[in-house]
Amino acid sequence: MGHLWTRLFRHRDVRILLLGLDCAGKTTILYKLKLDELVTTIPTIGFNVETIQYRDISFTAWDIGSRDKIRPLFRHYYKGADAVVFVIDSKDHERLDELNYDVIKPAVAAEELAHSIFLFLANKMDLANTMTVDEITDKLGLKHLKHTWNVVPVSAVNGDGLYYALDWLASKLGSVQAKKALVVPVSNVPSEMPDHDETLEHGMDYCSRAYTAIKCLFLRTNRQDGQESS
Ligand code: G3D
Ligand code: MG
Repeated sequence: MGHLWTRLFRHRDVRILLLGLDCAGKTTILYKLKLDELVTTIPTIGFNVETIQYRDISFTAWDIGSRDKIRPLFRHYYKGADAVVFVIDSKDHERLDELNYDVIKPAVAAEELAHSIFLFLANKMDLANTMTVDEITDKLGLKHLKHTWNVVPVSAVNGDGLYYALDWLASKLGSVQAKKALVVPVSNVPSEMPDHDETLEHGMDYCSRAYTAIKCLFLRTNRQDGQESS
């Protein structure tokens, strides 16, 4: 019992980095998660650090200023990062290559991040003419990544997708509570679901198996009723 209690309620401290181009929405996301409110942001010089307690995980999130002169300094923050959250402005088609070469590729190549989890937040999905998750995945060549990764569509202004993303991240970081949340309420996940998310696939698998079992039972009962009445 004691062991089970510790497994369910132990709190893990993890360190995550929020990286991306300037204006992608990193600071807005950080404070939406921290305060659940929109803040007026000014371009981040240096970094913002906040601790966010979510389920059984305590995230210390480092939102690093990302104007081009600062980008070579990102690597100083890599050490000890359990996860990197890349924030993408899904409306900014033109700067996706810049994001890839200046931010993503150096992180992918970094020895310090070889075992980190990579979460890509396709932000600003509340706007029109945004890139789709598939487009972003293809253009960034994410299917070749050796890291555990996922792309989740979100909107920092209205919060859509953010808690699903946090649950996915927490579950990959060992949160028992987040794993349960991902599997059980399938109706809570965004309509555009990533197709490479194992946890979700398992959840869907259980659902479809349960559905088939109920259908069989229903058909069998009906058949028996039909046989009895004939
Ligand atoms: P950064 O920290 O990555 O540099 P910020 O980016 O968080 O400072 O956000 C840059 C601008 O994008 C801000 O607008 C912010 O309100 C806006 N923004 C962030 N996320 C979203 C989103 O999901 N949807 C929309 N529509 N806008 C978003 P301003 O006008 O203050 O520059
Ligand atoms: Mg900022």
